[in-house]
Amino acid sequence: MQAFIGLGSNLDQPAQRLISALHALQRLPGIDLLSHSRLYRSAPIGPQDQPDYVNAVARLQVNGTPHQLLHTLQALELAAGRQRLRHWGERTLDLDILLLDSQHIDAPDLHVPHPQMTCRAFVLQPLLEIAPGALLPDGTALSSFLEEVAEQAVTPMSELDRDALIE
Ligand code: PH2
Ligand code: MG
Ligand code: MG
Repeated sequence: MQAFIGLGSNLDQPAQRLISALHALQRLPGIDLLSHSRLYRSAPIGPQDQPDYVNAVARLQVNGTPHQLLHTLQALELAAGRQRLRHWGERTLDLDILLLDSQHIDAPDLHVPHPQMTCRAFVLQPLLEIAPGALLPDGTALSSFLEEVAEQAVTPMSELDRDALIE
């Protein structure tokens, strides 16, 4: 199946964490990293007393079930020292399943498409960078939601910023 994954971090060298997570995904058996967006910086959605986020979106070819993918992503979050501090709060690594082909999943622990993806510029902008024609399972173009999130500033990080952060 083909998956779009949202990556986010706002603690402990966020850009480096996203790049490490992309490498880790690529190395996993049964996962092929097909493409990924640039890194984007954005103000936090949710509690405002937390650092800015770095976000990106990756497109994967995945062998296995949706729940196997979920557990793989959760293991990578844990390996990055992820702790559940507060809802929508700061985190070292967040890996969210956004889309799985045109599947609709409503399990207690997994909702696909990701319920908030259409109202978050930090998801839509990087997703549309790598898949401009991406659709929801019902056929709605994800690009049609961009206008509604236009007031959320999401900025691609320059190569310079990225190198400075990777160090
Ligand atoms: N993730 C959250 C809460 N708020 N804000 C931004 N800008 N980027 C995120 O990835 C993010 C957020 C919880 O998943
Ligand atoms: Mg998450
Ligand atoms: Mg998230």
